[in-house]
Amino acid sequence: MLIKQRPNISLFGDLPMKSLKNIANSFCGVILSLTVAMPGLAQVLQESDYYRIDTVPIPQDVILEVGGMSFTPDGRLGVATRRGEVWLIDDPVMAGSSPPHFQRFAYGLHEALGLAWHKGGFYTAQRGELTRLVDTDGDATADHYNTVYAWPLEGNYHEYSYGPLLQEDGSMVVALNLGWIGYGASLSKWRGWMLSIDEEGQMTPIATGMRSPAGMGMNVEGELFYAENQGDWVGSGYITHVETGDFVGNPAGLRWTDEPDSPLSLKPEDIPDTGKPLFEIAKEIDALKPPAVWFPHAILGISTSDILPDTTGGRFGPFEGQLFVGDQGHSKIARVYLEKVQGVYQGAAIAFREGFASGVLRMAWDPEGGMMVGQTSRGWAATGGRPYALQRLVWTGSIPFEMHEIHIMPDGFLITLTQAVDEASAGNTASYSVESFTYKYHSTYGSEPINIASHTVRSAVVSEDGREVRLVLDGLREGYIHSITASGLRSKDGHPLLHPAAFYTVNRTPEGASLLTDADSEHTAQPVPGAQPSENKPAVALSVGTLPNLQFSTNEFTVPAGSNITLTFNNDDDMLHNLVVVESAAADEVALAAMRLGLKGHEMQYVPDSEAVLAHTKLLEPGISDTIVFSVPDMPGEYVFVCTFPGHANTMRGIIRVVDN
Ligand SMILES: [Cu+2]
Repeated sequence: MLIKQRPNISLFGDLPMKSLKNIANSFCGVILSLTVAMPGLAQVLQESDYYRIDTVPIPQDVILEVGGMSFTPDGRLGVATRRGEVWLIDDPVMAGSSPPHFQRFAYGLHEALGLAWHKGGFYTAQRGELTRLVDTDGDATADHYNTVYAWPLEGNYHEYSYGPLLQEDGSMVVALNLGWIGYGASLSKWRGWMLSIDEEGQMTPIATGMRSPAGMGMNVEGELFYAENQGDWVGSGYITHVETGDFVGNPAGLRWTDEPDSPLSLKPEDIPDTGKPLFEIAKEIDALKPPAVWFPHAILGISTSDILPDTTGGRFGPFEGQLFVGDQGHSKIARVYLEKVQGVYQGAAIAFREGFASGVLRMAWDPEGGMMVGQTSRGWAATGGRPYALQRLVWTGSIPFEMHEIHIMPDGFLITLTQAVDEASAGNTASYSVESFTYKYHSTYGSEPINIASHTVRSAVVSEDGREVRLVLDGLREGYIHSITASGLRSKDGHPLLHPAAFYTVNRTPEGASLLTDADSEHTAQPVPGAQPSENKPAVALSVGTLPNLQFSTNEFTVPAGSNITLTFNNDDDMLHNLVVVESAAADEVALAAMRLGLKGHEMQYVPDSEAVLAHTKLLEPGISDTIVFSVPDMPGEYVFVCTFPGHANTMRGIIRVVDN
């Protein structure tokens, strides 16, 4: 029996979809208020119109607390359960007229939290070992349970073991949870580690720093990622690209780095417990690998689980090559667009589909290009309310209006869309808001978002085909999560984004030319056609840092008269600084006025209200950068850039020389 979700019930009764769209068009721009007044229309824009959840019926006597899932080559779904069984399910996609058939393949395992089919058998991680299960006589029941590799257990309830994730060379990766004794602790060898085990049972430790590594996956380039859960040393959930020798955050596993096989030598006491952002500490500790993509806690879920790349060749919709990441506690799935910048992975996480019956722990592609979603909640409460479930997520064939990819640019982001945009809304900077924030890296459990800053959207440039928008921002912050909310953006036929917010983790900002706009332009300024600098003025990108003893890293810039300047100031010092561009004769006067601001100084970024100030950055904390955009006059002359933080102006100053072209 196939239990499907109820079809959408519309207040418009049997009105054909086309008529609904016409109604939507006639109210273009006020869709949101329309949906409040007429709930029937709101259903046109729901996730379920694009991705349908079908429920696989489970026999009453099967307790399918899903721990792992893997298809066999003949299209049967293997499901390992937390109860220690492995079930083989015939026709899980429910193509036939009778309900899927369940056959118990194995039993008596210790909390199996992963499953992989390889060379004629299943591999599963039990708490204490990687096990191979083989059916030798073809009766769909395992006859041999072989230990491939066993690791010690202390017995703590929190010593979950996940995997295996099959690698191209046939080796298998498992990840071992820390125990929990009021804090994460590695009570037995290799807890908090990721291990690689080959078919002969040869084990190689790969990396440590794992706290609760509930999911692993490869991206389409074949690189390994794991999903982490908020806790001690983990401010919020994330996925991290894992390579041999990495330390990914929680220091407990570092107690085993004296072992002869350890690929790193860092010790737990090497990790400062300061509450500074992880990205900052990583600058001092080579092995510490920051997350590729953060999942803001309680916004994109509360407990990241499995990682599944879209390898369906388009059968699952328009997100080929992207990653899906499950969330156990919120019973939902997010989508991740990854890119590599200067050799480092980063990218954006966006909500994708919620409303599953229980906590989403495992995902697997079925032979038809649907996604099997394995779920469990026992002991790990989840929305959805069911203790366990197996559901199938299917693309309906309609393309949702979504941010498709988000690429970082030297001065902001390039957003591609799944549908062409309405140009007026897309070119209006007021359609967007951007904030950045990060989390504390410390032994305390979790973190509130810290160092929250908002970024002015200077310009929104729409491509000719309406499928790309380039946002030019007032600076990006390396190491920070940038929330990009496009609430005002509309598709050509008037729909808002299905999910208006994306969260882009910036690990690296690319070099390159900035797309410039007039600093004084109004928010309603026209987009710059063809992505060229405005008014054919020369574009100049400048960057300056700090040196010890109160100095800028550069004392002089020469720029052509009349040019548009994008100046990035990186405060790589250990104290507060700003950068203020002033008419050269007024530099001392402005610095003095800044000093006299007294208690109001910090709030005013130590920038006095003066006509001599041409442009200025924010007052920057250590490790923060800011980018400002301004024009210089058509006449040759000189400007001074100066830090107006009290006491810095005498040494922290330089010249911007404006010369004839
Ligand atoms: Cu300064």
